[in-house]
Amino acid sequence: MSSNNDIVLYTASTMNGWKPVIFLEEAGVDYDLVPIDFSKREQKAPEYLKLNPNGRIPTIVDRSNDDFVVFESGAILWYLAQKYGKFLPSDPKAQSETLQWLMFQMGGIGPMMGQAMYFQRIAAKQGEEHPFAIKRYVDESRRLLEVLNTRLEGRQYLVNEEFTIADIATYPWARAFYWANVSVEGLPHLQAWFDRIDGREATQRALTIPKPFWAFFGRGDVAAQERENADRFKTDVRKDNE
Ligand SMILES: N[C@@H](CCC(=O)N[C@@H](CS)C(=O)NCC(=O)O)C(=O)O
Repeated sequence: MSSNNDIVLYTASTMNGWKPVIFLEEAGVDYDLVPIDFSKREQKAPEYLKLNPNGRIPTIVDRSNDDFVVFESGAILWYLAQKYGKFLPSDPKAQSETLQWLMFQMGGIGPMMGQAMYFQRIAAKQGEEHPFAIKRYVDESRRLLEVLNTRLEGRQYLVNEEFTIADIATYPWARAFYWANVSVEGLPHLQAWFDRIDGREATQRALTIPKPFWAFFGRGDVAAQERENADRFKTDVRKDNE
């Protein structure tokens, strides 16, 4: 089955992987989804490395733009925001602020919370116990969440009243504080922002694509979500091209 959709999205159910899904679902854009299976190391396959030299997800291909490829989740959000004219303010100062908070996520929240998760959830299971690293990454994650909390005081979203790609990038990471074992106690503005985005139907739907992983957020009925998704994406565009 072929498709006329512009965007082909290669992704998996992770915090970085969900960012473009959230954008596309929030924007109401149809796209083709290629789930990447880490258990089969599809992200390291030679044909995938031609698209993403870093061997990680997500990646998009824009068929309407000479099959232009974009990797790095922050760059993907920027590309999509410009292509569709959504979730990026046009005012130059607000646009710069959006980029600043997007960078803050890419350079801070993501790497620190990612390492906090890695040392507690993955390394520990392999018998690697590194309390010094865990403390460092958990403390730094907490500090960064405090920065977000301060920013969000008196604001609906990271850039004033507008939901932007900065919120899209930051929400899946910050909201996974449970999985990183980082406390959000005493951060009311951050928690109010979580509640606000928890209430966005399109974002919550995005968190079930390609598969739900509610355990990241400490909640949910995983089996029911998986059943819903099975109906939604019946085709895999790689097979269409064979
Ligand atoms: N800076 C990259 C990071 C991408 C990344 O780390 N993706 C992870 C999932 S969240 C991945 O593909 N992991 C698989 C692997 O490392 O092999 C981005 O934001 O796109």
